[in-house]
Amino acid sequence: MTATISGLGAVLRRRTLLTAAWVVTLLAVVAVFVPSARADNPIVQTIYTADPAPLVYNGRVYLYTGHDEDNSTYFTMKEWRVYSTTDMVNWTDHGSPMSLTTFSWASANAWAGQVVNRNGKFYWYVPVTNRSTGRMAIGVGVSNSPTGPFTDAIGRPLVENNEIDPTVFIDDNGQAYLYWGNPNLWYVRLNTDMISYSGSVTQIPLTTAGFGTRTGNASRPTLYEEGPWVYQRGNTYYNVFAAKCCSEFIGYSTASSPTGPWTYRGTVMPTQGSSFTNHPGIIDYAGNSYFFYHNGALPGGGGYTRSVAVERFSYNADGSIPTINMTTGGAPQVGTLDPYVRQEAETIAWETGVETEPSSEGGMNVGWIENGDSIKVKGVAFGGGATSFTARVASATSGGRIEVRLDSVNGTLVGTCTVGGTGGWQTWTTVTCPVSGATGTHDLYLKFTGGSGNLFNVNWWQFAGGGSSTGNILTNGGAEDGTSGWGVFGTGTLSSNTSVAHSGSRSLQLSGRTAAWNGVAQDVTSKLVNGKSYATSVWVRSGSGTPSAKAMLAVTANGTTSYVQLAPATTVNTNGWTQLSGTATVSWSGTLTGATFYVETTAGTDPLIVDDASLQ
Ligand code: FUB
Repeated sequence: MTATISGLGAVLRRRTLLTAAWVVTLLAVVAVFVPSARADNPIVQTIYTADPAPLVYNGRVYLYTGHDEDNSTYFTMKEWRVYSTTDMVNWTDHGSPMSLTTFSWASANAWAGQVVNRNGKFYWYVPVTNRSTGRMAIGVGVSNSPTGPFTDAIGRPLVENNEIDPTVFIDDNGQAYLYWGNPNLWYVRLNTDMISYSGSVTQIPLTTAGFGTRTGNASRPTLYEEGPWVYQRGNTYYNVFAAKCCSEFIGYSTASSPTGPWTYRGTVMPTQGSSFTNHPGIIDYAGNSYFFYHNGALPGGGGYTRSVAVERFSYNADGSIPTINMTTGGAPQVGTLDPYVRQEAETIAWETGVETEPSSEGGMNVGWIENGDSIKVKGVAFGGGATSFTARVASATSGGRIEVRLDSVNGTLVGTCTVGGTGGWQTWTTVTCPVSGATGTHDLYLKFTGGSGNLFNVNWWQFAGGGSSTGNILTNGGAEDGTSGWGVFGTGTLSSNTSVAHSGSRSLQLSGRTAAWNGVAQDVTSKLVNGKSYATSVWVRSGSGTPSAKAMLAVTANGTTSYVQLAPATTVNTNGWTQLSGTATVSWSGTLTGATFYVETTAGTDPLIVDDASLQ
């Protein structure tokens, strides 16, 4: 059991930093972070996390992090952690699928790494100390799943020169590059097996033109410090890195080739926060760009007790990265969370007092629950109304209560489930209690109450609802039954696409569109409920170009047709899936005579490919 990060009373300590790599003595003045009940940054509150490395895979964002031990006075890191989300605010804890013990030759320092997906496998490149040489080396873990478990892919370091912080980038032509370094910057060409390389390890010249000018440190004349994150956007290669230790800020350089020459472009995230390091990770997901970083913003946080966080951003028109500031609000939610499917208790936007641990039923569970602790799950779409709440629970004591509340920890109480003793912390049972008053979309708070000490554990939860509020009303939303249930809004030829699928093996393709409003459509007249809030999710790509797609509902009542935008217009492209999602209330006056769900574009007639559509 790790110690709980126990809130505002956490001790703020004076720290002396002893590392040779970060040669600085800081009498750290730690900013006091007051967790707001509605804050969503930092992403993880159950432990201290550092060095975020995001990966988008199969419509989900996976976030790989390091783990700063409680009360650390150095980078004494022993394991890595994995979290994932589909909505950028509610993150599921997948525990620790890789640690120092994964690498029999490693002795310490589970520092900053990155995971890439290739060959149907996931490769996790990490810096660790090689026991036999005492130097930092780059190891590589491998798994068939993004959440592990990971094993040592080669049983020895991939490269070793006493430098750290690997990032891996795969170019359009399939050539993969491994970059790493502090105090220098290196790259090597990886073979397609991702666990060997060809050619020699090459040092990237750290010129001031390439990496900016640092003053006051004769041995390090450029801003480059560590933590490179290399990726491509259009014809431009980006290298975003931690600059100018200590305190670090995030800067970036660009190049027209993955091997440079690099040109310094300026600051991404200025020095802020109470961690003297920072560490970047950048992705595009569901039509937006996201910047991950770390700070010391949790209670007790600082340079060795860091926390990962995320901000949404947009590139400037010329491709430059804007200045991004740390916020406690974090990124906006993508869509909503469905309470009528089973949700892991460790899917959390914000928590107070609880921790997570591996569950005997698989995955993780929430534990160390005490009176007054709570979990917030953001943007939960109850629709027409929930009628009951079910939770999977275990208790070695006499249990307690789960109060189901809306919008704040002491907000509207819509149900209370009593949990009794089950005879063990991993002896699971299911409890159900009635719910009333949970309609529309709200932040859900599970508030735990009872006597003293640990009350119970929670593995998962799920609401049930009155008929009209639950379930996908679209027929064959996954398109696995060909075009069954689907039609064309306007003009076009609808077919079942067996070449690309967001999930399963088929999607829907509409070619021959003659107007932007022509779309993949389904009649929902008999299923629509007047005044109901509908959550929409549909995955889209284009057959050509980069059109902006949107999900719509055409509602005809009393001879008049009105158009409801179900999901905002989002740019889609040919080489990946983009999710359109949103929530909209649908209402009409008089008699409903027609209702059509459809996906269209804002302009142009590019073919549209659609999969995994839901309206609920
Ligand atoms: O977390 C240990 C080290 O701190 C990382 O390797 C560096 O990037 C810095 O964040």
